[in-house]
Amino acid sequence: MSTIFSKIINKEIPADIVYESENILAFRDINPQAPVHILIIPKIEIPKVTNIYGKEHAVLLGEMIDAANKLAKEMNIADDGFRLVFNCGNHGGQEVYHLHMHLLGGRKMKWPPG
Ligand code: DGP
Repeated sequence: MSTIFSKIINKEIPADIVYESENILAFRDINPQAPVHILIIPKIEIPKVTNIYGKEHAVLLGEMIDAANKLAKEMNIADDGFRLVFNCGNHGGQEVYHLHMHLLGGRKMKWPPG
C-alpha cells in the first residue's frame, strides 16, 4: 500500500529534498530529532526491513549507505559521527510503512535508545 512517501517521490507533496538518484531519494525529516535528520528511501515500495531480501536488494541498500556517507560529509557530521536507523514494525516505532533509513547527526547520541 502506498504511503505519504510515494507522494514525496512523485513530487505530489513538497519535501526538502537533499539528494536524488534513479533509485533513491533523501529529504529532511518533518519532525527532526537532531540538528541533521534526513530520511533516505528507495523509490520502489518496500514496506519495511522484513521485506528486504539480501540478494535482491543488496545494491539498493549499498546505494542508500553511499548516499548517507555523501550527505554526512556535505553536512559536516562525518568526522564527529552519526547514527543510521531503520525502525521496523510496532515495537521498532515505525510510523510510515515505506522503507526509510534515518540519518541523524549534529549532536552526541544517547545509548540505549528509548
Ligand atoms: P518512522 O517512525 O521510522 O516510521 O519515521 C517516520 C518519519 O517520517 C518521522 O520521523 C516523521 C517523518 N515524516 C512523516 N511524514 C512526513 C512528511 O510528510 N514529510 C517529511 N519530510 N517527513 C515525514
